[in-house]
Amino acid sequence: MEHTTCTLNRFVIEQQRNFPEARGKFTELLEHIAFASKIVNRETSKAGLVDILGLTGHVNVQGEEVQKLDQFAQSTFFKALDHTGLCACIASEEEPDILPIPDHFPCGDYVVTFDPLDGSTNIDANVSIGTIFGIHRRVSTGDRGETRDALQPGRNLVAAGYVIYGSSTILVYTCGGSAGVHGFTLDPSVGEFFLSHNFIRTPVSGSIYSTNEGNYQSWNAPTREFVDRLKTKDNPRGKSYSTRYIGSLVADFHRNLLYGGVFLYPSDTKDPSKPTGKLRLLSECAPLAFVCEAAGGKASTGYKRILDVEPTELHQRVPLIIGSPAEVEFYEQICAKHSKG
Ligand code: AFP
Repeated sequence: MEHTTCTLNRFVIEQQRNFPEARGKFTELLEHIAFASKIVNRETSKAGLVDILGLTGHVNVQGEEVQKLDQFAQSTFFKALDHTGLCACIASEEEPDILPIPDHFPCGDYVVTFDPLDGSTNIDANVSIGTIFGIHRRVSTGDRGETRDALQPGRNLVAAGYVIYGSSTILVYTCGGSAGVHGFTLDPSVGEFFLSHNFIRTPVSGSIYSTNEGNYQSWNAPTREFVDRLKTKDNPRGKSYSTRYIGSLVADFHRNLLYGGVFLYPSDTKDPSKPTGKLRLLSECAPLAFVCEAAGGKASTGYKRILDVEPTELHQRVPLIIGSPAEVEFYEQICAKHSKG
């Protein structure tokens, strides 16, 4: 395999030189995240060979069955971060409360919120799955991190990204805004991530919409109108769109980030258990919104920028409409029209 010689580590160190006040802590943190993702990648890629697939028989805080690989990814990321002296606490989609840093390890300034293995119901079918992470600076000042350190709006993120374990394994991250979004592909022969996607920009408009259309009957009126109009010429593009839906958020998001278009998981008005959609603000929506905006895209609930949603609980869910600006704005316009009545 031919590739540039720019590893993830070299890239982050070089970026860090633009900030003379930086102490290299973030570089170290990202290295630990990348290391954990390589271990998870190793296990997911041999998942069919060992007795690791399938359910554990346990149910997580979301009421979902926990896959063995979910548990493995959760503990791998935690163990890669807990001893580093970089984190004040960690919040995982799989755990009801924040994961404190054990007393025998030093406490740091960063808070990592993450979904260790997103799309895990797809594992048994070899469909791409991924890890999503967001990094905040702590706001509490005590000895150990607190829940409020994790309960910060996405606009306070200092970095965010994701890893896709797919046909190849790619780690994408951003420090936001002009720092840009960058992708690194894992070369398994050397066990390193190499720069493969420098300064990813998402197209201003695309031809793809991604959603679980089986939920159509329980969608609200603006969502139905939006999707109906994407299938006709009655939209800003003046042409009908194509559907692409994997059911694995990181994979759906990544494809649309590169090709343009929109992913939506709207609120489900007929199911009282998911009044605000299915996806979690802290571990899924805010980190991807941070990446999307840094690539020139938009992310919205339909009524509000995702990065401005104030979290009130760790496992809060929000509707997510994310992707190219033209399509996300079109959804927002339809919502505004319906609100006016
Ligand atoms: P799992 O992690 O339980 O597989 O859920 C995946 C997910 O959170 C996200 O990755 C998908 O976009 C979404 O759920 C798919 O949900 P539907 O199956 O309702 O379409």
